[in-house]
This record gives sequence, structure tokens and C-alpha cells, in this order.
Amino acid sequence: MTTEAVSGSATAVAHPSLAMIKYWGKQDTTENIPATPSLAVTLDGLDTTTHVVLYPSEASGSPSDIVKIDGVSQPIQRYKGFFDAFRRLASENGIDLTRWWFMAESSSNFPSAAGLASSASGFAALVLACAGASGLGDVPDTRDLSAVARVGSASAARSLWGGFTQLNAGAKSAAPVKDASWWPNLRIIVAEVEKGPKSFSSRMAMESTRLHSPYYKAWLEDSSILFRQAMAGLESRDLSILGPAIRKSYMRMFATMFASDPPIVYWKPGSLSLINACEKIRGDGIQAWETMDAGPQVKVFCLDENTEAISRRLQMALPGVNLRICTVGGAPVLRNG
Ligand code: 2P0
Repeated sequence: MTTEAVSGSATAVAHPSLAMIKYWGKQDTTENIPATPSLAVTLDGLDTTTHVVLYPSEASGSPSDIVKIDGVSQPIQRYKGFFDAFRRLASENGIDLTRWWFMAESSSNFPSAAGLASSASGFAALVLACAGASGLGDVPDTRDLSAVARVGSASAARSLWGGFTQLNAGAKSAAPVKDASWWPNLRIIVAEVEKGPKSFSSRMAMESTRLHSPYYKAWLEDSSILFRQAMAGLESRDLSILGPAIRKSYMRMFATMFASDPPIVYWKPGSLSLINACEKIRGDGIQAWETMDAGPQVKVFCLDENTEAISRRLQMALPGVNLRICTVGGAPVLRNG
């Protein structure tokens, strides 16, 4: 039995999920099901805060749900699948939201749509705030919220937990692997090579790779092997095992994109300067393993004791580059009101 919703509001804060082993490609574009297994770390220090208000549709004067990022209204079509999935989940948990709209306002303390996984933290914060505003609170299992977030952005499914998470190929929801305390001296240096939004969305680029890259099949096969290597490195907290798997995963993801027709190139000259710097740092015997996502930014996995030395060398390689030192972050949090 379902009961009518009542007006409510909630605020949630979530962190991005940075993939060490990359999700790139979909098994199902409608349901947004990943074709590769991914293994990710939740980043502390990068926050998305989302405030959601639930209000009766007849009193709203609005034709639909509303999402604003930094005060700017977003095309609601991009969110339709997400809100449909959320309403289904609410109904399964006894709350009827058919005559209610959501109004969401979101902002981050880092650039959006620039290859820093803002859609992961964004949809994770959104699903949690929607649950709070609807009065669902802690009722749905986190895996159910993860499955709804996945419809918004598959990487967001991973951001529902802190620490290290995995999203298997073909999976509807992510799963926790290790909590945030697992690797206390792991650091991730986030280097902002360029500000401003990326030139094409990861969703379009991912689909174009699937359809137009002759290397896509090899990429899918390879992903499972790299996933297992990375899991072994994480289990043993050994960067000399995890690091090479991290590097191979992003390099092979981009190789598949470069081979696409037309090619997809997110790299900028500054990205390459930092990639080369990491190789030299490793040549000097320091563990510094970089990765990149759908944008020009570079993230470097290292240990606490090497953070200063690596940061200095990155600054020398790309003077003026903005560096943030992140630790492994916790789960998203929900505040009522
Ligand atoms: C990841 N990325 O695993 C990969 C690595 C970027 C490179 O997930 O289409 O915004 O919304 O499911 O999650 C970025 O893509 O894509 C991404 P959709 P999403 O983090």
C-alpha cells in the first residue's frame, strides 16, 4: 500500500568517485548499465551540496521537476530517467510521489563538467536529498539508492559509499569494497590543468567509442584483467601493484577513444606535461601513479610522505597548476531541512 507524500526538504553532501579502473562504455544505454567493471575511491575535500524541496505539483506553477546547478536551470530531460526511477523506488517503499515535484539546487566546491566527477557526487547527493525530502530517510537500502543514482550517471552509483567501491559490468548498483579507513596514508593529488567545462560530454564520448572504435572489444576484455590486478593491489595496500593497473586502465581507455572515428581527445598540453612528470618521478623511485577521466585534469595516487615532493615536481612541470591534496573520503551525509 502507498500513502500520499507530504511536503519536505533535505540537504545532502556527497564526494566524487574517482575511478582507478575505469567505467567506459554501456551494455544498455536506456538503463545506463556499465559494460566494464570499475573500481573507485571516494575523494575527501571535493564536495557537492544539494538541497531538495518536495512540493505539490498543482500548487507549483511548474510543469516538471527542476534542477539548478550554481543557480542555473538544467535541461530537465537529462534528469527524467533519474526522477522516474526515484518515483518507482518511493512507490515500492510505500510513498506516492506522482502528484509531487522536486526542486533541487546544487553547488560544488570544484568545477562542474570538467573531468572531476561532478556528475558522480551530483547524482549521489541528489538521490540522498530526494530520499530525505520524501520522508524515505534510511528506509531504502543504500544499494537501492545506488541503483537510482546509476540511472542518472553510472559513476554516481559508486559515490553512495565512502572508501573504495566497485561497480561490476552489467550491475545495477555499486558495492562497497573497503571503508575510508582502509588506507590512511594514501593521497590523491588532483591537478586542475584547465578550468572550464569539457568540450564534449562523457556520455556522448562513451557511446561514440562503443560504436566507432575498433579497439572497443579489446578494451572490454582487458578491463576485467586490470580490475583483478587493482583489487589485489588494494587488498595488499601496495601502490607498486595498484599503480600500474591504474595507469594501464586510463591509458587503454584513452587509446580506445583515440582510435575512435572521429577521435575523442580530452588531453591538453598541460595534461601531457604532468603525465611525463609522473614518469620521471617514478624513475627516481617514488610511487606516483597518474590517472585521467573525461577531461584534461590529472590525478596522482601517492603516499602521504611523498606528497610534498611530488607536488613540487608537478608545479615545476606545469607552473601555476592548481593542486588539491585529497584523502580517501567518507560516505555522503544527509541533513534534514
Ligand atoms: C569513471 N568516467 O569510471 C569513468 C572514467 C569518466 C572516465 O564515469 O553516461 O558521468 O552519466 O553514466 O558516469 C564519467 O561518466 O557517465 C565516468 P554516464 P558518467 O568514473
